[in-house]
Amino acid sequence: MTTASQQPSPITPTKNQYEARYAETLLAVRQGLKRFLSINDSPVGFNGQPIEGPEQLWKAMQYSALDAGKLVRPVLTIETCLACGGKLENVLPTACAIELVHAQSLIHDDLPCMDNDDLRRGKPTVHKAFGESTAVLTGDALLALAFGIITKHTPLNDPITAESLLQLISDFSDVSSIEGLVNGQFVDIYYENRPFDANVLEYIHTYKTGALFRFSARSGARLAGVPEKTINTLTLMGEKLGLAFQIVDDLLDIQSDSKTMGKTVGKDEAQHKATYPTLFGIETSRQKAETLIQEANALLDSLSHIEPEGLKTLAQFIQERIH
Ligand code: GRG
Repeated sequence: MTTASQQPSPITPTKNQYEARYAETLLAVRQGLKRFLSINDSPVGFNGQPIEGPEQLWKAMQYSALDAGKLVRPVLTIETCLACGGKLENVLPTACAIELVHAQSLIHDDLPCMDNDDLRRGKPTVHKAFGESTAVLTGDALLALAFGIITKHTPLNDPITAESLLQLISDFSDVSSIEGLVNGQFVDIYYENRPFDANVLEYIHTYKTGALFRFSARSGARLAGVPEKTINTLTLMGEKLGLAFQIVDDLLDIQSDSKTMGKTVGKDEAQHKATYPTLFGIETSRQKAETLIQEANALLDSLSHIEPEGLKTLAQFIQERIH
C-alpha cells in the first residue's frame, strides 16, 4: 500500500522524464562540442587569405571529439549540476571541456608508443587517419583548448564566483596531470608485464579513469553553488562511478567483441595489463562494480537537498552498459 509520504511529489519528475532529459543533455553536449570545435576551423593567413594546412588540425580535432563517444563524463557533469539545482548554461562549457580532455587521452592512449591501437569508436584511430605527428598535436590542442573553453565561456554570475571558477580550474589541472590521467596512465604502462597487486590496481584505476569522473561530478556540483560538504560527497560519488565504469570496461574487454565496442577487445590480456578480472576473476569483479554503484547511490541518498534520479539513471547505465 502506498502511504501519503511515499507519493511522489507533483513537482518530482518521473524516471521517463529523466530519460527524456538525458536525450536533451546529450544533444546539448553534442551541439556545444560542435560549436567549440568550429571556433577557428577556417583559418586565414596574416594577409587575410585562407591558408591551407591548419584546417587539417581542426579536422583531426573534430574527427576525434565529435559524434561517436558515449559522453558519459559530460553527462555526469551536467546531471550533477542539475541535481543540485544548477543551470545547464553554467555547466555546459565545463562539461564539453571534460570531453575534450577525455578525447585527448584516447588519442594519446592509442598512439604506437602507448597502447598502439588502430580502432577507436568504430573508426581508424587519429594517428591511423591523420598520421602520428598530427595525432600528438591534436591531443595537445584539445588539452589546452579545454581550459580556454572554461575560462572564456563560463558565465560569471550567481552562483559562480571568480574564486569558485579558479578552484574548478585548479582541480581540472590536477586531474589532467599528475593527480589523475597522466600518473594513472604512467603506472598502467609501468606495470605491463610486472607483477601487480590490488593496491597497484586501485591506484591505476582511481587515477586513470576515476579522476576524470571525480572531477566531472565535483565541477558540476561546484557550478551549482552548493556547500563544500555537498561538493565533497558528490566528488566521492563520481569517483565510485568512475571505478565501476573501469571495472565494467575491463569485463567488456574480455566478454564483448570489437564490433560492439568500436575498439579492439582482448588487449588487456595480450598486453599483460593490470585489470580487475585478472586479479579477482569475472564474478568478483562484477560484484565489485555492483557494490560501487550501490555505494554511489547511497551517497546520493545521504543528500537531502538534491534531486538524485538523473544521476541514478546514469549509474544504472554505467553498470548495465554493453559497449
Ligand atoms: C590528459 C594530459 C593528459 C594525458 C593523458 C593517455 C593518457 C594520458 C591517459 C589514458 C587514459 C585512458 C585512456 C583511460 C581509459 C579510460 C576509459 C575506460 C576509456 C573509455 O571511455 P569511454 O568508454 O569511451 O567513455 P567513449 O569512446 O565512449 O568516449
